Amino acid sequence: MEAGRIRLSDHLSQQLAADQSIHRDLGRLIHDIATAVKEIALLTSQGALAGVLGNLSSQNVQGETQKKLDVLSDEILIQTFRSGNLVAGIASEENDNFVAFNSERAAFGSYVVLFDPLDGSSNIDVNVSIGTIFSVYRRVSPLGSPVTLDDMLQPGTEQVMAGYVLYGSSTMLVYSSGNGVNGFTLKPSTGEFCLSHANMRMPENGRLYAMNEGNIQECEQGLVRYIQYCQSRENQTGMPYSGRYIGSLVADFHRNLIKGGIYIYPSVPASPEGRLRLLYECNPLAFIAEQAGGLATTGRQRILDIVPAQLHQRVPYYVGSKLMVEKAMSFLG
Ligand code: AFP
Repeated sequence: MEAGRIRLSDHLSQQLAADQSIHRDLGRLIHDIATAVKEIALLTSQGALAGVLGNLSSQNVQGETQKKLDVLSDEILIQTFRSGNLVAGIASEENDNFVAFNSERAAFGSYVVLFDPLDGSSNIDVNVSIGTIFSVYRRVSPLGSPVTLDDMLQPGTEQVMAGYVLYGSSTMLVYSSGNGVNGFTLKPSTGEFCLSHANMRMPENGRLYAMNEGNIQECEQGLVRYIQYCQSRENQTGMPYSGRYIGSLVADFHRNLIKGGIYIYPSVPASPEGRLRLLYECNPLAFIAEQAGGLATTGRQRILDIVPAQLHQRVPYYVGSKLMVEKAMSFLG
């Protein structure tokens, strides 16, 4: 069918009818997420006119200055999940601790959602693509009780749904509930997400690499040699790869998902565990990558297998086309 004819709601009904294993509530949840991110997309598109650019005086738990739009997006998502009664609690990059919703109905919610409300904050004020990343788990604590830290600290293999929204030249919602990856573009004329990228597959190989190369002299030697390999004619293309780094993980990831490529945020002396957060950034995108045929590792270990020890844990991250990630890992030893 022609791209754009199938609305997210139609797609969800079709998926639920075709696959009885998908729980109906997940359909409602992605619908709630779609509603919330439309509000964030609107604020993002209005930029300075909505008065949402710039910093707040506050910092998040990681000591990073918070942007107004970061905090607003966080509030919009929390409010959506709190009122939807499907989610019993959340954890987000912007909050020190997880939030257990305390209404009686919420305590019977089956899910927890972990998210980065606005990834790529440094790009907010300069009109460059940013995104929202989310991850959904079935809670492990008993229904009817408040959620606990154990609900949040599940390995990525336990995700039942994950995805991201890219606020770029168009707004796109890309998600998977474990049965492939589909992408929807927001149609400004109707305000509806319409299927534009059905059954997305990440090319097995590519010629794009994304890394903050300002850090290269401080990286381990294996990575330095891999980047030299990318820049040489020794790779499968016989030409240097192209370096592309937006500095918003979600945008770099999306480009690589479509065109093929690798994104790397390694361990560096300033951030020995890497910069990216396992629960809010790495796990959801690893889930999407694997569902689309790609790979996500720390350089040595599969991301989805990591059992988290803390909410704001960071890990080194190598994600993208399968053969490129495998090649990078072969240099690390
Ligand atoms: P925020 O979500 O705090 O904006 O972090 C952005 C990010 O995690 C990721 O989106 C970027 O790729 C990366 O950090 C940029 O880090 P550098 O500025 O160190 O390259």
